[in-house]
Amino acid sequence: AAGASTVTLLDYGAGNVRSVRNAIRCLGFDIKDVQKPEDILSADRLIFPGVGAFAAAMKVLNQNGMAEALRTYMEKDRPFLGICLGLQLLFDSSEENGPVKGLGLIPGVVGLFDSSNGVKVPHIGWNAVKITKDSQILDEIEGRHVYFVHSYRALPTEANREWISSTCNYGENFIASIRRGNVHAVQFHPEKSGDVGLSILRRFLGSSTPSMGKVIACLDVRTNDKGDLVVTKGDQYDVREQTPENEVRNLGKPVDLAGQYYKDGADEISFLNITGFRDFPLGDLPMLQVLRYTSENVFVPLTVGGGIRDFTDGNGRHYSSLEVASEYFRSGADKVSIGSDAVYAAEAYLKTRVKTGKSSLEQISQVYGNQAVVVSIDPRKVYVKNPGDVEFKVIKMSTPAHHNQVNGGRDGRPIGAYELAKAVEELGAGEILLNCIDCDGQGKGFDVDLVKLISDAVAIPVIASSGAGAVEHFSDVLVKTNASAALAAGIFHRSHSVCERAFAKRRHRSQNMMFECS
Ligand code: 1PR
Repeated sequence: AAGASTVTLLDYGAGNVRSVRNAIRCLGFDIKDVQKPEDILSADRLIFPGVGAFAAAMKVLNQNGMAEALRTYMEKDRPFLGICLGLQLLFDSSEENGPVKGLGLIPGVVGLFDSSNGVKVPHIGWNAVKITKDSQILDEIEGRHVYFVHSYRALPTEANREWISSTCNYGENFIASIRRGNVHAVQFHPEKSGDVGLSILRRFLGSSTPSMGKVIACLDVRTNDKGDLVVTKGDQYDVREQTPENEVRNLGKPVDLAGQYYKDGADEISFLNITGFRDFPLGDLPMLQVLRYTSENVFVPLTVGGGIRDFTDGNGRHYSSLEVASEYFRSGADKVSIGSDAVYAAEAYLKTRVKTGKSSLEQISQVYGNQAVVVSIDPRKVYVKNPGDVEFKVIKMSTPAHHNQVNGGRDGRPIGAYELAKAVEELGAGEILLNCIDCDGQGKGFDVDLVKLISDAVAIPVIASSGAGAVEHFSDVLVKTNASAALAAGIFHRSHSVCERAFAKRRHRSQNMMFECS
């Protein structure tokens, strides 16, 4: 079967469907062409941009068994979008070169526009449609104009009333769109109807609007060799400059930068303390101060990670991870992000399948609620020859690989990213921050295969992280996967104008529809 980011296209070869193809690609989807009836039956979502004449189209569909497959597909209420003739073919019959029998799904006869009403035929032009019921894909277009080009039309009748989702007037009222369950069809051309049309296609494609996903600015923070807490950024997790001094890369002050990203429009801010107080979290007063100061002026959710685990200080006093988390919450954090400790908990859980309730993850989640607990996963690709060679979930990429967890970004652990994600979800994680060591700091885009694997596997929100290098990378990962948010670091540190563009998409998402496709 085609993947979740693939659209199956029924192009029976009667005309130009290039614009439909371009629109689908522009929205970030791949196209799989129907070659045989089975391709229809196995489609995740099917678009049928009918072009040409009714009789000729039905002849082709009947000859190669496609008509039967189409009927079965729609009877099973599978996602379908017919365009223009793709709507008309769903009716009982058409008068075009006929009468000719159609697919017979919707009662009614498709007939020629009545020019005695004083209208020119064919109907070519932009018209507003009147929504008559919840159409799912046409919401918000009432009163907006869409592009029509056709001589034949189906008329609303008592028999087909339940199918009609919108009508249009051109000398007479005709059916502009139908919907029943997941079966949609439109008489107009969404692929030629500007941003209104693209938003219709996007809704059908089930892609939550890319900019609906949150964009999160991440600040990796650590103490440098002089003892200052600075924002740094690694290259595949290596944060030291490639200079003889080999210093920790210093990109600025955490509170200032967080404030800046908030002003620019970031949906959330994450601080990851990547080494600073790993061995003595509550001793790191500067980090707690950073949270206190930041939360005075930043009014979006703040997440803090790094070093959340039980520990015993130099005087032998034991601190539970819950105390560490509580201190973070008191200082202004809304969520804590757990790395290594969640890996140990998941490993133990996978061995015994017993939830002890004692891990940091479980305890914090029980006290503060799972919405306050993020688990940070740091996978690194491991290439395998045969999927059977390893006990972990393997995905086929351009080159095959499975993703192994690297603990807190440091030591490799014998657990796959997929297995880890499933386990921490069961243990009470409310969100997964999915990094990718191979992509970190590379600016070549998110690891879409990895993000898809994990975001399809769990029911909790997944934050895609690592690799953003252009504004388009955000919409790319959000359209092609089930990720709820995209997080980045380097791209924001490098260019202020990028921040404005990336975050502005959130603020003006409808106006940015065309921009995203350019
Ligand atoms: O194990 O609970 O103490 O948590 C340690 C935390 O520190 C984990 O969340 C782990 O991801 C993080 N971490 C550890 N070492 C590093 C490092 O960089 N050397 N940084 C590190 C993680 C990775 C991302 C980064 C994205 C986006 N940072 O969060 O911000 O990859 O980067 P990009 O947009 O520039 O590509 P524990």
